[in-house]
Amino acid sequence: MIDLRSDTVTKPSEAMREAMVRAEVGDDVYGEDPTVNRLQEMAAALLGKAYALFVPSGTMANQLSIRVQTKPGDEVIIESRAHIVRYEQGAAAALAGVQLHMVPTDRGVLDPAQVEAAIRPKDPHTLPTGLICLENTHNSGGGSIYPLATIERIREIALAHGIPMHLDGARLFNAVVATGVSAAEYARHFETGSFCLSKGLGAPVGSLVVTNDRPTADKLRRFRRMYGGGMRQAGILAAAGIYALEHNISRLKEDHEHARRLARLLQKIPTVSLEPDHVETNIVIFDVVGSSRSAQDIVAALKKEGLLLNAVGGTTFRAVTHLDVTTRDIEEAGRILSVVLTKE
Ligand code: TLP
Repeated sequence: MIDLRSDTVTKPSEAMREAMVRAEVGDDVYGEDPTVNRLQEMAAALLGKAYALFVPSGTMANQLSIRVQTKPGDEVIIESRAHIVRYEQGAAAALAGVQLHMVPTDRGVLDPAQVEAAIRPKDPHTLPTGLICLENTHNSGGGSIYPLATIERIREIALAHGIPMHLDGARLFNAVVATGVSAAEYARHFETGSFCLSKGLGAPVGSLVVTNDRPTADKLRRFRRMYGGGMRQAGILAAAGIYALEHNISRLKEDHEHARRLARLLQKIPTVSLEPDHVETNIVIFDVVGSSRSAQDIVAALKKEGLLLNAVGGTTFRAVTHLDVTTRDIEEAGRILSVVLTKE
């Protein structure tokens, strides 16, 4: 089975498992796990921040960042198809008590003018804008990359209004590898930022959330415990994360090449609509037009032929490349798609 549903499906390699088995561990709620501490130091250094906290998931990293920087009743400016909006079970409302001010875009990248227009005026009738969240790369936008100049301009606006910013950098290293802009250069513009180890970097579990501010770091730790994310001998997992940071960042470029290759194969299929220039990293979003079959029927037909991918809207599909798919798998995926999507 070729699995292009997500880069979350990657399994730890033998070498990564070896590193996990050998990990030195301690109780991380006491701050005594040496492997977790090492991973946190590496993550802080990579993103150019003073503090990093290891958390079980990207969702928890985002939710802690929202929780510690807002008050109930605040509003958070966010792109309308952001992961925080679509896939986090309403946690921002349920756990932080904030309202999301969702701003629509074509491919996930907010225009600075949209952000400025979304900031609430200081008026007795309106609620305060408490946070601005950006997602880089943008998942539902098709792995799109935030241009650094756009982030810089949004940052200027945020600073002028005294509003903090959070970066959902679940796939930040995909942006780093695609552009050559360092993770620290991106993260510099945000009070909090997160990235995931368990996507293209190939670790089984874990994300990091970073900040430069000691009180914010302390609050992140406190709320991690409150949200049930305080882990004990987590060094077993952190060892996989260290392995991922040491071995699996630069190879993300292969995933990007595979995504472009898949896009070229998809383009040859008459029922497929896709803009190849929009494939910037490891996510390929495409539409199937003029088919009488439902998206779920198409997904089932592909599965029968040995290919897994996700339907993400009426006629829209998402394929994600990652370190467990080879160039040959991509060629085979293209063949299966061509057979299934050409049939009526
Ligand atoms: N994304 C997953 C699903 O949850 C949709 C995927 O398959 O792409 N931020 C972004 C931008 C993400 O894409 C994800 C996961 C997360 C946060 C959450 O990470 P986890 O799954 O670790 O909570």
